[in-house]
Amino acid sequence: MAIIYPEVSRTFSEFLLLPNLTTRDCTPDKIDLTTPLVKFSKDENPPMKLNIPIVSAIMQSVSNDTLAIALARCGGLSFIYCSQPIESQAEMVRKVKKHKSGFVVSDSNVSPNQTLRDVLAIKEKTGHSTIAVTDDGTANGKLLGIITSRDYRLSRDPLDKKVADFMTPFKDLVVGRLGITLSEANDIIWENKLNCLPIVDDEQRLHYLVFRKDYDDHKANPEQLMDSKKRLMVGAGINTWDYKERVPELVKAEVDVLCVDSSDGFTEFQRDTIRYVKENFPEIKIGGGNVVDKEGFMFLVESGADFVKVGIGGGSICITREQKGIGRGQASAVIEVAKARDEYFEKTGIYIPICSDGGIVHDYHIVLALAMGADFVMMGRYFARFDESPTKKVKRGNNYVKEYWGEGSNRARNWQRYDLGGNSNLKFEEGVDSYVPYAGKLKDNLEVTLTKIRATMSSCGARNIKELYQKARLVVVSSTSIIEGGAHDVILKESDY
Ligand code: CPR
Repeated sequence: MAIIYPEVSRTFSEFLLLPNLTTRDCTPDKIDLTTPLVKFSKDENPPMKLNIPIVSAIMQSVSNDTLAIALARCGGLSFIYCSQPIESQAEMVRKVKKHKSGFVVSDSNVSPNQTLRDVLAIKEKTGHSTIAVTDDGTANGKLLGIITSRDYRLSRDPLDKKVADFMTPFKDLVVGRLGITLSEANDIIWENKLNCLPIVDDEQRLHYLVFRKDYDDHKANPEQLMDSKKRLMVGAGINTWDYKERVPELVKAEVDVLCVDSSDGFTEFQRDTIRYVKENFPEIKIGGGNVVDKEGFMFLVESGADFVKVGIGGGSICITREQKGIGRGQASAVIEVAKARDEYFEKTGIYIPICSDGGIVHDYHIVLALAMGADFVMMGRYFARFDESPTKKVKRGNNYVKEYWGEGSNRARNWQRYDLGGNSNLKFEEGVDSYVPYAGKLKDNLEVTLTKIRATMSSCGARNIKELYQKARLVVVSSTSIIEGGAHDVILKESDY
């Protein structure tokens, strides 16, 4: 007979934290958010840590190289999506590893034959007002000029005016030579009162732009997540069918850590994938998932996983539970797996970090996930809202939104359908294609989130995540107390009534 568990499957919104004594040494500015990323034994330091307990989801609509750079600069980590050809995924990894803080590869480029209309369209799309003019309109073409908003007047210039007729031409630009340091670039910027310094090689090919504001930005990012060679760190997702071709290319691109991307990780396919990586690339760390209970966790640990991802069906775009009837409330899943992790540590002295993946709606959910035992959280919807995510920004009514679609939606799986020559076994979708409200820059939003996390931890009297595990007191809330928790029985000034 089937086993029927008596416990109710619960999710984050059903819990709140009770405050503990906040001591003077536990104010938000003193809270340490570092956390282990991969397995370690009790007498060693974790070989890889995150500076903030946040990673971005292995999704086409979330984790590309641009988002990975922005997140690593804030102390977190992205896993570049694997639902794309191997070479393009490896190229994204390479771009993050080659990223030099302050040296930006231009994403807003035109050729001299394009028009003011094209310039405005690019500006609208990227949000950047410095446009590079290159012979072939690419980021690495021969630099012919630069356009900023000082080069045209919308009230007077016709939209079909040619770029060549209003750009600031190369001969009038101050440029830096490829190879100069950020500090040298900055001296040039200050001496010449520039906003932007293009960096070119001996053939006048454009490589980077250095912006005055980025230098300050660099100083303002003390938590950047770096490898031992002072390069930003990046992860990559892999699947359970082309890993023998994909992993070697990602390793060549110098990826820092891998994670198998699957909605259900309790499978022999996943075990074989992890074992392959461990046998062929013993120095590479790899996470597995997703699981929702002790059995699934132990299976992945015994398969060799360096961390385990928890959660089935909690993602905002996810319809796995509706489609397959498989899943578990995210809170219940994290609580059980964290307990299994602690028992395993007690028994073996080996600590396997766990990641709570999906279903984070409010910032305080992150602290709940941590309090329940997660070492870090993975988020998709949260990051899809930002400028740096790979998706289109669209105007709907008076507001901007960004596209966000699930990895198990037809849209995400299409690449593979083409790749396999139309031989797809797609019969039903596990996710939807949607919009999320546009929210601006990753850094600005993440700063607010981290401030809130620190404030909540301060109220819990926890100076770090380990203390949060020991001290947090959680209560289950009733549906009426959830109503009490929002603004109620007042007429909000900004609402129509
Ligand atoms: P949110 O942060 O948007 O709630 O959840 C993101 C997580 O949702 C991803 O990290 C992944 O585990 C999961 N996910 C992504 N696409 C999915 C589809 Cl199509 N179906 C089920 N889960 C999905």
